[in-house]
Amino acid sequence: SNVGRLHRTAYHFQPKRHWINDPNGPMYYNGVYHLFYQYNPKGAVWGNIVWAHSVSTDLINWTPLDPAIFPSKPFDKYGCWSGSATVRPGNKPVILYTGIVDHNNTQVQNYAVPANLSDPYLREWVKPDNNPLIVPQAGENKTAFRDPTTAWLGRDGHWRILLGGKRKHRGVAFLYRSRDFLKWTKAKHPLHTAAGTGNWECPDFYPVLKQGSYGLDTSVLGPNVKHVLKVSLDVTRYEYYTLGYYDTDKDRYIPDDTSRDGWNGLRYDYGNFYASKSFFDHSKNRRILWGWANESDSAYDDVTKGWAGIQLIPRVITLDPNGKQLLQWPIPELETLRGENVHLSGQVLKKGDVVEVTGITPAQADVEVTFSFAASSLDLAEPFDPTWKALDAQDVCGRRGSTVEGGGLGPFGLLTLASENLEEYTPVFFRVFKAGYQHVVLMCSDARSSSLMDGLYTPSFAGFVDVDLTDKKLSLRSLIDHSVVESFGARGKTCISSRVYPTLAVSDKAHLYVFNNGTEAVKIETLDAWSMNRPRMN
Ligand code: DQQ
Repeated sequence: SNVGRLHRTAYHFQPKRHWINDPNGPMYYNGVYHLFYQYNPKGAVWGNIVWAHSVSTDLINWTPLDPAIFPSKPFDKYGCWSGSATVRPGNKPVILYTGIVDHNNTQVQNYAVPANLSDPYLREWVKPDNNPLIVPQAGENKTAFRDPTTAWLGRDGHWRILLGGKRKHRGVAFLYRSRDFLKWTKAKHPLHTAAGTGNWECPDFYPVLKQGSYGLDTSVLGPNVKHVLKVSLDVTRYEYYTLGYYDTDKDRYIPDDTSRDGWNGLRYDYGNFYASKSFFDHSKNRRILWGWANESDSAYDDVTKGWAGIQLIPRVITLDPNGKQLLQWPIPELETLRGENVHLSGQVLKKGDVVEVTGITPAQADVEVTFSFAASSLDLAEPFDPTWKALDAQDVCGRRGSTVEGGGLGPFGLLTLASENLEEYTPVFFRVFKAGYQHVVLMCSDARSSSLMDGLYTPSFAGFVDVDLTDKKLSLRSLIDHSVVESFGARGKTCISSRVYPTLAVSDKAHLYVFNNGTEAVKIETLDAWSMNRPRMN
């Protein structure tokens, strides 16, 4: 349909057509970034899963190649599901992935290696006949046994990987060890488990530097690092992570007591973001995170459009100096797509003010804004209702949306993908609450008002922002791309991605506004918005 065409993204990763899900095996090898991903070569619904393959030298412009791994052997006849790449010493890449071996979804772990290491694009991958490497043992849940991580080396020189799974309702990160990458032995104890979280998909486990901003290779250990364990929750379809201590003697992971370990744990993204995976980019000494955003449109519309799913913009991951959470920021390469720019500064927004940002393409834009406010406004922030303590941020946003009165400081923020008369808009905003002597900052990306179309999933995604307000500033960056709004609060402390499908606010009919509906004035310290150019996208 015409509207379907208008909802295609311009600078987010998408193949030409059909269904995509999890990013798989991202790696940097001999000057080339590889992204594999779960793909249905036959349609815009999940099924017939292969590892599609694209390459890039800048993570922005992508060249499609033939699928790298596809069902062809008894050990992956019914599907090639998610997995990871490991570049072993001697510059030797290997992929571990989950093969589906029967109609019951029985899962095994396989490996594949490049057919020709001198092919700069590593187009062809071989699945040796000694596969599968790992099969479920008797008594194990054969259908919750998948998604091998990138391998890391222990001090004993043996490799380790995780597989995601469950025992009853307990999520489990199974640990396997190997000396030669071929013979894998299950450790007696999983690396970690958490009660009541259900099946764990796509685990990711990696070190982050305690102090400093560069990323670390997956095998780095020592006193200067913390570890991150991320899992994707099959039941709720969101992810959570903890920061913690990797006890290498016991080969167990212990989350810090500042990291909630369960349903209400920290999330990379409080919106549409799943099955993510990170990799170490040694060319720039950084760890990069990729996440998948599925459609929030009906499956019927997906089929009509002929495509479904995007990969979100890769993010650089660092540890927040407070040691309690991660920070995420779009890769700087994205800035090479910035075109026309508008710059505002010093405008004061009183209650009810809506200021249009003109001179850029609002449907395809990158916006950075910093708001400031008076100390007295903090005192006049709306009290945080103690009964909300039992709610999560999303419920609070549902009750305290962008137009709900009674907010002293906030709601203020951006109205993205807005129609001229605001029949449609996706507000991305902050509300500041007072809770005793402290403040609670809520960030929302609210899809309820995003479209006049029926049958869409339009949640009020939200997260709290653990930010120090002593400088009386809050910043927000939003990447707007036709049917996606990807937002970063307080320099990447809280991130929220929404998929939205406006009917009026499309292409050159879309508008961008800055607004304040709080009783306290806020000032636009600086705002920069850029039109975004279209990269070569598959
Ligand atoms: N998607 C893959 C699985 C993984 C799930 C199948 C997560 O390997 O657990 O397409 O989205």
